[in-house]
Amino acid sequence: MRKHVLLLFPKTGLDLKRVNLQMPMSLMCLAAPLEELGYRVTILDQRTEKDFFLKVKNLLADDTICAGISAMTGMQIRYALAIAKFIRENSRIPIVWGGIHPTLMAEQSIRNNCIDIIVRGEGEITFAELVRALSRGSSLDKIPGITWKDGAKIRANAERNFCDLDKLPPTSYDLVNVEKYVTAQVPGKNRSLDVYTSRGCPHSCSFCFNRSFNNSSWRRRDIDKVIFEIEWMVKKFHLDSVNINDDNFFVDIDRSHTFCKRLIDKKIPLAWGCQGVRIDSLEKVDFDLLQRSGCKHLYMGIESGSEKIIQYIRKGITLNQIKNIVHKFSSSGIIAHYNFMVGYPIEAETELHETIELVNYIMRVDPKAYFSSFHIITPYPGTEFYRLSQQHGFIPPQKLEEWSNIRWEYEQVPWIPAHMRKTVFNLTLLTYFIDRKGLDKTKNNLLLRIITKVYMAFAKIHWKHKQFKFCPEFRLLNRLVNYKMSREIRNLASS
Ligand code: B12
Ligand code: SF4
Repeated sequence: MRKHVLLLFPKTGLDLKRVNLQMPMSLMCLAAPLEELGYRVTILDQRTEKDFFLKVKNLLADDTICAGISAMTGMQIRYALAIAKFIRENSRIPIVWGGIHPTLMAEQSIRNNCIDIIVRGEGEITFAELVRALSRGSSLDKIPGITWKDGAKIRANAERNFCDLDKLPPTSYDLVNVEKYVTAQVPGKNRSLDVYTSRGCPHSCSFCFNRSFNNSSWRRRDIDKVIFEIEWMVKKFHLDSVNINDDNFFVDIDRSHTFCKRLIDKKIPLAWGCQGVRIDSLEKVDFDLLQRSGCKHLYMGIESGSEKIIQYIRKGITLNQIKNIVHKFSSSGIIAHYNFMVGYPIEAETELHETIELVNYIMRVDPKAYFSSFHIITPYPGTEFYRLSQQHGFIPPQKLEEWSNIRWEYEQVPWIPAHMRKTVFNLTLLTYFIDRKGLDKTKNNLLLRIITKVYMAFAKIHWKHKQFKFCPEFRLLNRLVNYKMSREIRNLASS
């Protein structure tokens, strides 16, 4: 029997089937080189698996070399720790963590008893080398990109260079039940899955992990290889759409145009949307070509309607650029989806209202636009804002487990003045309901759809009258979400 590697994707908090469940792409990418080397790999996703812990236990067989766990900053760490503890109690295999949080907080995270080795950064090559070394019992000394426990000593090996994305084997779709992740991500479509065409981003916005995680570099995949993968996915999983999950898809405009031309030339019957888009790159983009290639939906980070704040976070765009692009979208059939954040340390009522006014402006010029629910700016590790926020009262967690308590949308953020707190927190919930995104996402869930419709009516009234301080229905919703989360946490503690 081939030797086995167990890969685990923990829950992230509120994981709603057919709403926000996306494939555990990190683990599917990691598995590919291992499968190529001849290892047997299992991926278990706690968000979708029933009897998850029982299955983990059954998979801790004698031939299992190690267990790998993925973690983002926040609630996912809590679940990841519970899984790691369970493995520790039931087996002696090494426990390896990887992903954004352990990479950016490697020194702090490795001190946890339930972690033996951390793979920093992109995992494909490093993890394959690590698994080979563990299975042969050879030294970990020379494997770049890991932080590990050498007896009582903690060792941080040298950095690993970024991978050549075109040399990586095809993503292991066969290891997950893809059907569980097919969702209505692209407006007007029902069957969508994620794909990535590049990694990283050359920009350095102060709140983003990219500068430290990707060293502000951008690495592309060959467009023909991407198109080949998409064609294969469309046929194999009967998709009508794909969602590009890149950090920044339009870094090289010619390449993006080539992507569109290939879709048109190959007559692939497909709609597509894209997560990582900068307003300034769109100035040079041929919208007509995008539309003809099936582009339906682009997510853009605007972050604030205040020029002062846009400069503060080093976003590198202007209000004029934003307004020009809004007009471009209004005369095209592509749906723009704008992301905003609130709760900046330098944000007073004036700046907050500039953001609300910008949303109103967009709604007037391009009524089909979508908006993300406003997020509170968060000091994620490895960002410039992580340092800045400490000047405004943020005390960084001292232990890995403390990072899991962070739920920014609902917590008391130290720098938001008392008189603005209610407004800011209500806005984070209320803005989920100011457009049709909730209806798209709940297409396949009748109960959630009804709740969404009711809340859309409330949100419309509050928004129209700029009444954000007193929103009892949203407080109730907040309570429900908190109740669901605390029940999850209790279940976790007793499992
Ligand atoms: C899809 C996605 C989600 C999905 C699914 C999560 C997932 N990771 O699959 C969902 C919807 C659940 C989600 C939720 C959230 N997300 Co999100 N999400 C993404 C997105 C767009 C793509 C992730 C992805 O698939 N990347 C491609 C894979 C191949 O890369 P990767 O995950 O980094 O994995 C590689 C390495 O990290 C490493 N690795 C990863 N895991 C492991 C495990 C082992 C064992 C090893 C060895 C290596 C390893 O190897 C992998 C291959 O090279 C990223 C942005 C991005 N482009 O990465 C944001 C991103 C990860 N999300 C982010 C955030 C902030 C959130 C939310 C907090 C948003 C919110 N406010 O609600 C929540 C998080 C909830 C929580 N913390 O518990 C931040 C994370 C910042 C941080 N410090 O953790 C990112 C980076 C976006 C950003 N630019 O800020 N997200
Ligand atoms: S926020 Fe977007 S543009 Fe800014 S660094 Fe991150 S990925 Fe790049």
